[in-house]
Amino acid sequence: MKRLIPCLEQDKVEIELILLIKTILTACKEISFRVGQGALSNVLGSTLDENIQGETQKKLDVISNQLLKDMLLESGKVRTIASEEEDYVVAATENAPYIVAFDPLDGSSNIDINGQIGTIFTIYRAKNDVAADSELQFAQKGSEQVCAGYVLYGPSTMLALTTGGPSRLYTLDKTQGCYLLTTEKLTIATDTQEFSVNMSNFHQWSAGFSDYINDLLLGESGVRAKKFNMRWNGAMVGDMHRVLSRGGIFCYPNDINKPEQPAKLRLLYEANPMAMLVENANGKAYTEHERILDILPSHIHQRVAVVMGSTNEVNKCLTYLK
Ligand code: AHM
Ligand code: MG
Repeated sequence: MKRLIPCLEQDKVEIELILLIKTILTACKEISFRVGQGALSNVLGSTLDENIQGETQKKLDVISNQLLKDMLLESGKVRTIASEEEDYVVAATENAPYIVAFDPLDGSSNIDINGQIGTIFTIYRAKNDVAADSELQFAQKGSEQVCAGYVLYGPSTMLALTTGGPSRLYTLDKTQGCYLLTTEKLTIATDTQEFSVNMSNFHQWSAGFSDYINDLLLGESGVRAKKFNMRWNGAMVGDMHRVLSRGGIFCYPNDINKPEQPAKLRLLYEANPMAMLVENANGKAYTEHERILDILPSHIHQRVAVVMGSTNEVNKCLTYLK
C-alpha cells in the first residue's frame, strides 16, 4: 500500500504544502491517540505537552484545538489560523504561504458516547495584501481551497483528502504511525436511497424542504416510488464519511424559526472542505440555493445550510427549494 507522502508527490503537490499537510496530520495522529484513550485521557495526561500545561481538565475538543494550533504556529508554513474554538483569527508566521482553518473535533457531542468524531481542515493561499491578523485572509471562495480534508476517529482512523485532484481515502496504520492509501479515488454514486438529516428539526424546516423529506418517507407508494433509508450520526464528519464511501444525501437545512441565525453548520471549516471533497468525488454540494464553493465568506464563523452528496438526489432536493 502507498504511503501518503509519495502519493502527494506523485500528484505533484508542492513541497511546502506537503509539509503543511504533514504537520496537520501529525497533530491528528496525536488527537487520534487521545480520543482512543477515551475516559482514560484525563488521567493518562502525561503525554500532554507544555503548551497546555495546567490545563489537563480541558475537554478533548479544546485540547485538539490547542494541539493543532501549536503545531501550525511552529510549522512556519502558516500565516493565519481560524478555528471553531477561536473567536478570532490567530496570526502565525509573517509571509508564510498558507492560511488554515479547522474544526478541531467535529461532532463533539459524540465524545462522551464513544461515537464518531473527527477533525475537518482546509488550506488556502495567504493573501499578500492583507495583514496576517486580519480575518479578511479568509475572504476567499471555497473554490480557492488548495487542500481540504478530514480525519475521522472511528474504529479505524481515516483521512479523506483532496489537493484539487480526486478525493482519496487513507487509513492510519497505528503500528507504523503512517497514513496508507486505501481508496485511490472516491466516487459518490449519482443516485441513492439513503438520506441523512436530523428529523427532530422537522417542524423548523421550510415548506419545500419538509415536502422533500415527506416524499422520501412515502417510499414505494409515494411520488418517488422508492424506499429510502435514513442514517444520522450527529457528526457531520461521520455522516459525510458514509456519503463519500457509499453515496447518500446529507442535509442540514435552515431553521425558519431563527431568521437571525437560520443555519447550523459553518461555511469555512465544515461546509467548504466537505464540499470540495464531495465535488472531487463526483458529487454535488449546495446550500438551499447556491453552490457552496461559490460563496464569498463574510466572516470566519459564517453558517450555511447544507445539501450535499449524490448528484441526482441533491438536484432532486433543490427542485423542492425553488
Ligand atoms: P460541532 O462542530 O460543535 O460538533 O457541531 C457541528 C455538528 C455537526 O457535526 C452535526 O452534523 C451537527 O452539529 C449536529 O447538530 P444537531 O445535533 O444539533 O443536529
Ligand atoms: Mg463541527
